[in-house]
Amino acid sequence: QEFPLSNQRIAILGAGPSGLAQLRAFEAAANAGAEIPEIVCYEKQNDVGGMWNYTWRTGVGAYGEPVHGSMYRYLWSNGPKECLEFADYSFEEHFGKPIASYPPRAVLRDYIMGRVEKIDLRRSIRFHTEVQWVDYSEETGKFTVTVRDLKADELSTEEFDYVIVATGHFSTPNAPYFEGLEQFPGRVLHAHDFRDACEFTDKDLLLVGSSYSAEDIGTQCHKYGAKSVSFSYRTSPMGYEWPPEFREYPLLTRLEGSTAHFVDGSTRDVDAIILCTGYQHYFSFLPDDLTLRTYNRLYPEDLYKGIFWIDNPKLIYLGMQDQYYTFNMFDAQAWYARDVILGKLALPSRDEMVADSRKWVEMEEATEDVFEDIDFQAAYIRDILGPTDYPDFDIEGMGELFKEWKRDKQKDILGYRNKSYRSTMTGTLAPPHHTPWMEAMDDSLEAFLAEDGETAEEVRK
Ligand code: FAD
Ligand code: NA7
Repeated sequence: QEFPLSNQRIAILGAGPSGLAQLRAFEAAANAGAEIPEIVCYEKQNDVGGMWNYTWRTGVGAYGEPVHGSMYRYLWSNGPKECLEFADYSFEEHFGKPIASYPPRAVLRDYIMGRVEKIDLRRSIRFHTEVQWVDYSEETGKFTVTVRDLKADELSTEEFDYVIVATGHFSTPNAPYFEGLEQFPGRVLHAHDFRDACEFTDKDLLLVGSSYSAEDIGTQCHKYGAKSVSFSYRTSPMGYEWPPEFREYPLLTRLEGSTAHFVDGSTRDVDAIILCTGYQHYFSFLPDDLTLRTYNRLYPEDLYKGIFWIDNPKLIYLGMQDQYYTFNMFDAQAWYARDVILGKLALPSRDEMVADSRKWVEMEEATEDVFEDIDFQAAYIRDILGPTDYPDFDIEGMGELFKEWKRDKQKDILGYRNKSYRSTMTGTLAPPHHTPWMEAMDDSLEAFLAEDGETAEEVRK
């Protein structure tokens, strides 16, 4: 290190699960007696939690900033909670009892918050503060970070030795154009702006896209009474055994009035269109030479260990991969980044970093199906977890749970959330939820945690 660690400063951009993982990692080192740098975390929302922080707003927020949230009302986890459990804070520890495998959003948020409250990570976070520009000076070897305090409407600039970008990548829509969209008589929106499925009760819906957003928004709208759900895929259909209200079409070519035309010549009249066409990695606050440019993939190029910007490894990116694993993968990344900053792990030469990153990119490109993708991400986490002191966990066992989840979805796309899985952290098999997902209309934490015979109202008290 050029300077004592205590003189160094780190900026963490974003206090979602990735940014919080970084704060937690440094806290753990400090508790173990390590000297740590000064940390400032900038978060444009008024609370922690990132995506899990539901907002009714769409478009711009209270201060004119782009709304980050893409989550909707009634969102339930689309993977088993056993696959996103922290290794240092289990669900059982947080809730004091075993809970079902597919919690709604409020329950997962509560879990994320639990680890934060326990050790008061908030003191380093500057809320409602939007990062507007980051620059690096070769001369000083430091970054300048310019932020706007949205409430006070004030700009300020500070210097840092490291910048950790944890701003997420499921927030800026990728919204392709289809001929005739501007004349379509009904509502057209991107998944980012979808909030309440009840808006589409009794409607014929068209969802463009064939990935998680299409599948989940489509099934949710069906649950809340949409008349029909049509999907349009570009590459391949999802291929589930859909009930009769669903149908998959190939790519949308144009709209004539309210009639959608597809590439195979088929047509469908619809009332509303939701573009479930994914998101862009978008960093409005970064200059060209620091900007990660990638599509949504398991191993973005130009990052060493999927974390360090190879051209300037003092710039660190967390959570920029497409994700099977989420919270515990962010933890593994944060622990690794921390240990490099603390000087416990050394970065190799630039050539070695390029070669290592190239190797992982090629491995990703060689995977042939989702099962190999899951194995790939497990191997990646194993690689970065190994050298750190993050509690070892059964990454591969969790991978097997992901595969079971994939098979359960294939068997029953509307019923997979009724399944239970065994925690690889505690060994506990989750109890079944008291209400099948298709009938569970109340997505509150209290309704979810209610025991047999108990009402949500009783849990609230
Ligand atoms: P985010 O959660 O996106 O947090 C980024 C933070 O950075 C936000 O708080 C944001 O306000 C802040 N920020 C952004 N720009 C700035 C700026 N310029 N200045 C200051 N702050 C800024 N994962 C699961 O594990 N299970 C699920 O069921 C699941 N469902 C999902 C459903 C949807 C609709 C979406 C969009 C994602 C879902 N995910 C799910 C993935 C989810 O993205 C991750 O769980 C997790 O939230 C990613 O954490 P993150 O911290 O990397 O990013
Ligand atoms: P994804 O998983 O990145 O998927 C994007 C989908 O959009 C995918 O099916 C793409 O088809 C499709 N797409 C992208 N561009 C187009 C165009 N131009 N035309 C037609 N279809 C297109 O994003 P999601 O929003 O589903 O999921 C992201 C996260 O949000 C995830 O973690 C969830 O849990 C919630 P392709 O297969 O590439 O042909």
